[in-house]
Amino acid sequence: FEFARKDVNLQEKLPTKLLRDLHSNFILQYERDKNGYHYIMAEHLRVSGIYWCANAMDLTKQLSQMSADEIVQYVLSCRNSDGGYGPAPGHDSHLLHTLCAVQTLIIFDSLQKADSNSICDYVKKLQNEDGSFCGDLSGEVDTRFTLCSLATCHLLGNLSTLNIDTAVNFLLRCYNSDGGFGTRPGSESHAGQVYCCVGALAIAGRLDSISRDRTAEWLAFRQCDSGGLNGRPEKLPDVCYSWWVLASLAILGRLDFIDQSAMKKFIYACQDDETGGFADRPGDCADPFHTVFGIAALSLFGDDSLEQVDPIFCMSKKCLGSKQIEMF
Ligand code: GRG
Ligand code: ZN
Repeated sequence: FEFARKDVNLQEKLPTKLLRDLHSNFILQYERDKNGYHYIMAEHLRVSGIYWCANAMDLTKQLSQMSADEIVQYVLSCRNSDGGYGPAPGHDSHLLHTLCAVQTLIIFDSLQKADSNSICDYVKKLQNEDGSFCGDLSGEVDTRFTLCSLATCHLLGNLSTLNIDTAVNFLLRCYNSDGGFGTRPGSESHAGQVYCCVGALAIAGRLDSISRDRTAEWLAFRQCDSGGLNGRPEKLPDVCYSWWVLASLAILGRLDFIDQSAMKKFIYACQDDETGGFADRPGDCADPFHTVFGIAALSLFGDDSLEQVDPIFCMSKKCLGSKQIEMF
C-alpha cells in the first residue's frame, strides 16, 4: 500500500527551457482572431482577457507588436456611467474588470485617458461597514475584491479614499490558524486567496499584522513531488498556482522556501511546443490565462529574456515605475 499524493508525471519529451517567442505568437494569434470561437465565448471576461494578453506581451518584451490604440479604445468603451468597467461594452461594472482596465491602460501608458476620480468613487461605494468589498451590485463578498479595490485605488494614486483600517480588519478575520487565508471569515485556506490577502496587506503597509513564516510555510507545502504547486491540500498542481504561490512568497520575502529548480522544471513542462502558450498542466490545452501566469512566475525567478514582474500587481516593474510599493 502506497500513500499517493495527487500529482502529475513529467515525461521526458516535455520542454525544458522557455519558448518565449512561441508564446508571444500564441497571444497575438489569440488576440487577432476576433471572430474566433474563444473570443466570442470569452465575452464575459473580455477586459480581463485583454489584460492577460497585454501583460504577457509586455513581460515577453513584445508589446510593440500589439495595436495599442485599438486596445485602449476598446477598454475605454467598457466604462459605465457608475465609473466602473464591465467585461465588454454594455455589460455591468465589476471590480475584477475595473482593475484589469486600469492595469491595461497603465501597460499602454494611457492612464491619463481614464477618469480616476469616478473610478475611485465606484470602488469606494462597494466597501461594506465591516471593511469587506462586494465585487459588484450582486453583493458577493470575497477577499479577491479587497485586492482589486486596494490595487485599483493605489494605482490611481488615491488609496486613502478607502477605509484601510476596516479593510485590514476584515482581511485579518479571514486569516486562518494554518497560516492561509480564505474568501471570507471561516472559509478554507486557498492559495489564490492568500495571494489576494497578502497583496492587499502589502498595499496597505500592514504585512506586519501576520506571521510571514507561518504563511510562507503553508505556501511551501503547496509544492508537489513533480515540482508543481497546488492551490490547497490534496489537489493537483496547476501552473497558475506557480504565480499565486510564488508571488505571495516573493511579497513575504520568502521565495527560498520552495525548491526553485523543481518548480521551473514543472513550469517549462506546461508549455505547448507546437502552438505556444502554457496549459494548466503538462499535455493540456494552452490558454492566455495560464500563459501569462506561467511567464510571470518565471520572471519572478529572474530571466533576462523577460521583463521583471512586480509580485503584487502582476505587471512589469518598468510600466509601474513609481507606482511600485517599497516593501523592505
Ligand atoms: C493579478 C493583480 C492581480 C489581481 C487578480 C482575481 C484576483 C486578483 C485573484 C484571483 C486569485 C484566485 C482566487 C486564484 C485562483 C484561481 C483558480 C485556479 C481557482 C480554482 O479554484 P478551485 O478550487 O480549483 O476550483 P483547484 O485548483 O483547487 O482544484
Ligand atoms: Zn489554473
